[in-house]
Amino acid sequence: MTETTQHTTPSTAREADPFPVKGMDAVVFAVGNAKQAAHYYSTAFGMKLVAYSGPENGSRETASYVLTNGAARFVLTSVIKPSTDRGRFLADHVAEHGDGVVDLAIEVPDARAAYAYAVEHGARGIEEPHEVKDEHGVVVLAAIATYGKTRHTLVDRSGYDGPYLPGFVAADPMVEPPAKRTFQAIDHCVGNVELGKMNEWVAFYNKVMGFTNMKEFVGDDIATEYSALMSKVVADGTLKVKFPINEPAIAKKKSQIDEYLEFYGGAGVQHIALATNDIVATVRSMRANGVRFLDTPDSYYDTLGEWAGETRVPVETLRELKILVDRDEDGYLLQIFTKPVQDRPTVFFEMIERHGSMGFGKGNFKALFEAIEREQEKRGNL
Ligand code: TYF
Ligand code: FE
Repeated sequence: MTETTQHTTPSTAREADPFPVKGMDAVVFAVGNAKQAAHYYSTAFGMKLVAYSGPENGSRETASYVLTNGAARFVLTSVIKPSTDRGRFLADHVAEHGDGVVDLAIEVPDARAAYAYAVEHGARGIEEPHEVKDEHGVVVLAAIATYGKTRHTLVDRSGYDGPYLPGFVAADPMVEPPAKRTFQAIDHCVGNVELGKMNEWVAFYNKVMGFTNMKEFVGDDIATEYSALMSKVVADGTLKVKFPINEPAIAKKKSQIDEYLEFYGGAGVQHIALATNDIVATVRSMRANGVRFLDTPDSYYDTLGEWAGETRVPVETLRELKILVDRDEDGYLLQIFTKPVQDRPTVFFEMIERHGSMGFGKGNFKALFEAIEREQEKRGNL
């Protein structure tokens, strides 16, 4: 650790929260072919299609598929024929960045108040607060810019009981959802920003959303030894919304963050972590359905018991499935990372099962980053 950090305090112990949030509302992806992406997240990730918007119900410019798994919601949008600035933005986004995240939407109790607070504290407004309504009720939306071309839509859906947003219709699942739920919430959403910009973006969330820094961070000491990145985590006072921010570190090898920035074409969302309460069942089912995870060498499991102690999963099962373990003073966590889910070496996912620990797997950085570097090497990017 190279710097002092501010610790988060529970919301009950704080003065009135300046920027109350209810949680993540959705992760919105702009993709080349949302129909096929929706199929992948249904079959491979075990999500359920619940809502749709497209030419059949009045949206001639874009098609959007809304998938859920418990409280986690993904929206996959592709452009059919651009005719407005929004359509051109999405088409250009896919051309420039490949499939990627355009919006980390946050559910708030009051979108007007949240937007006003954010803009007063330095955020760039993208969409002024406005109402959208249909027969299911009214939603208040506003949006602010964050790193790269990513935005945060602020969503107050307390006056609405439809399938996603006005303009969407309910949809039936694409395939029979798995008998056992593969994950139930979005745990954290990670951004990669350019060299030297991490602290600016941390300060942005501190000011604009009143988010505080979590204690786990990766400083330049760890970075130069093996991780090739620096990282800090900001979160709301209730820890429902957690945003780690990475920047590349100058190390011996090309940083995985540089690889991302080069192939994404700038700053953007690197990974989405999905919370599961049975990572063994989740990984077995995702592997069986063709999801590829990063490999972990056997040597990791040979010494695991010495420092990680007992977990609810036998070491032999962790070894078989390549699940990682980390422990801190509050408990432990189990985690695993997918390989990138598109041809560009950009966006990937993490599955995480927490038992007390509110960390992000810092103890695994060496094993994890060596695994990432083996993949970089195969791609010719090291
Ligand atoms: O969210 C996190 O910070 C952890 C650690 O390429 C991490 O999941 C950071 C960078 C990365 C993979 C994992
Ligand atoms: Fe993570």
